[in-house]
Amino acid sequence: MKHISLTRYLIQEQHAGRINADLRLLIEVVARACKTISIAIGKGALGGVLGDAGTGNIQGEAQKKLDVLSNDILLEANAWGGHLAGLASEEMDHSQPIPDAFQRGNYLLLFDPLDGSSNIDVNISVGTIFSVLRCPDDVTAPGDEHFLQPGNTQVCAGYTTYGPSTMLVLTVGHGTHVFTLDREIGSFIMTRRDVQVPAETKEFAVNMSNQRFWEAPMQRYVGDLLKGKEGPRGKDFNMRWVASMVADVHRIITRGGIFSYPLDSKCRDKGGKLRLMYEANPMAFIIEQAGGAASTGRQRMMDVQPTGLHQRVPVFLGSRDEVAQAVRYHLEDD
Ligand code: AHM
Ligand code: MG
Repeated sequence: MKHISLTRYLIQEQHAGRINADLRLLIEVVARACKTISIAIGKGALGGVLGDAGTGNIQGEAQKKLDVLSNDILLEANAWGGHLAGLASEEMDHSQPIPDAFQRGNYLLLFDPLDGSSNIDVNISVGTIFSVLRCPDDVTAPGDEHFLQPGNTQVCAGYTTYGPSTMLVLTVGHGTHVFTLDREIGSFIMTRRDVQVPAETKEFAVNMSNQRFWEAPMQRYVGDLLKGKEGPRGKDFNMRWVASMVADVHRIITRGGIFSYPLDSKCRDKGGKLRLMYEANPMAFIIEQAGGAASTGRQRMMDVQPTGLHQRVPVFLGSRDEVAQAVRYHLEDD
């Protein structure tokens, strides 16, 4: 493939009338912040960035030093960017409007600055997930309520995976594309255009240690997967679980599969484990743009009307036909 940098791709999208200059520059700012996070992660123990920060976030989770650092990097880069009206993050209790003193734009940015952070200290892939919404026209200082738009209104979503190589996977609603960071020249270069997730799969990703806590339809669905060739699904399934959503989704983007974090009796009161606004929705947009599907098990993910910034949902996403199977088990039960 001829070398197409992220910058060139975005300019081409602007010329084609698919994004405007503000969204292009906003994506560039996020990508630059992700490069900075990638450098900090790459230094590992030498950079003094491993371990706990000694603080907690609104979700009651202990923060890692890299959670806090990545959040600060994204905040700092974007507050000054001039393309946003407000930001919200997994690590912040509430959204933040862009202060009056800064130049303000028309977009809202949500992010999980460092997803899979339990993996940081063991040198396994982690990532950043982000979602871009439009700020309602009449709003100058957006509050949390202005972020509560369904996923189908997203104008852009992406994730960066910090693994053996750093990759950015992006959609602006016209296909899903993969860029790899060329560390020598410091640019993201397109390495896959228009990714297509295979419709069928023989691979599933779930935290099996939660099996006894799942609802009945999930028990039955995975039970049938495990019966293999002799069972109702008629094929042997393989299982993979990285415990970094970004890495698990990236495997699915690369070779298909189904990722699920279902409801279980431990997370039932909260509505699920993963967060709708900055984990499930951006991943759903990316996966749908690659021909896959994303659901709560009972409803298309991007049609869920959000009720809270940190709302949690059950998640099933990946190969279209396999997600349809998981949904079928849930709907049959209702
Ligand atoms: P985080 O955003 O606090 O890192 O939590 C989300 C992570 C996902 O990346 C991953 O799929 C899941 O939590 C792992 O859960 P478990 O610890 O049950 O394996
Ligand atoms: Mg996360």
